[in-house]
Amino acid sequence: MLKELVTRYKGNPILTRENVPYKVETVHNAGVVKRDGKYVMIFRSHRDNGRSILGIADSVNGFDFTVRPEPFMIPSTEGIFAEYEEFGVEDARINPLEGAYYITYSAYSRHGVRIGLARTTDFKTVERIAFLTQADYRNTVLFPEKIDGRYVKLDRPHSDISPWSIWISYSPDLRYWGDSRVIMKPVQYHWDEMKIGPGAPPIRTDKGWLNIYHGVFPTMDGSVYRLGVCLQKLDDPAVILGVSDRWILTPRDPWELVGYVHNVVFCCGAVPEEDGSIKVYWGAADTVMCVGTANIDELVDLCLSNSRPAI
Ligand code: M1P
Repeated sequence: MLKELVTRYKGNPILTRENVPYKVETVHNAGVVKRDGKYVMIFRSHRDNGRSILGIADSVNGFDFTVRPEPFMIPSTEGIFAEYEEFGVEDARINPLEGAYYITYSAYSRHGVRIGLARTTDFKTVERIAFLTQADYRNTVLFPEKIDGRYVKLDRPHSDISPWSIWISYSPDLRYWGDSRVIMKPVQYHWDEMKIGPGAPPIRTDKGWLNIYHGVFPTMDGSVYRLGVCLQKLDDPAVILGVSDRWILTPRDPWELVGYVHNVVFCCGAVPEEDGSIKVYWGAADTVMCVGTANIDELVDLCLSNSRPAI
């Protein structure tokens, strides 16, 4: 049997709605960073009207999290953000960049789903900056440093002609983006053949940028969400060096198989550690949060040794 590269934490699920001191239906799809040796998680919760908000939790070890008394972000009531967040805010990624933390999140409204950008330095206050995309975009991550003088993002637009693929774009100021091009697409009759999307913000390794992404396969019983990895060139991340042919995580535990949406593992955050391991966080069945560990070199080797076509 092939070795599974993500080892599940025995205490999963690490966060459920019972751990939240205000009323929510779910706790899932969380971004996580390590800051001053402690972990901060921004998680998504459905309210009982089906719309989502973002909560925040803290941990000293990356496994045991305590949820703060109040949500971190709820739909804005001011200006353009109120108009485009009317139906909720979802699936935050926490992107460390130039000493601050940039939160990329999906904003839902009657106009569709688009990506909002907010900024915090202390995880107590948060300032909304701009919308980075038009409608029909989800799953945006920022690279943690400028590359060749520009900020770089990955995201996942959708169109009928080219469904749910990963694109790269560049910006001089984080607000205006361009030079966009598609870099990775779903592959026919493969575990990620229906859609793919960036997961955790890219992680620098000696051999390239490691990206944990999600891939979706359609079945007669609905879609199965799994996690995979790809590697991008350090000085030109539009170049994909390899995409693992195998997934690294598939729904197996009961809370991954059954929940608000069954058969889902969905990643918005991963934390590299000094010992060469990485903590991978995922929402399970859009209902609870889980964590597992993997070895960064093994994930990189998997991308390079057994690659499927990127496009
Ligand atoms: O229900 C599974 C996931 O479905 C959507 O994912 P995608 O980004 O692939 O469109 C989102 O609603 C996501 O939040 C959810 O976990």
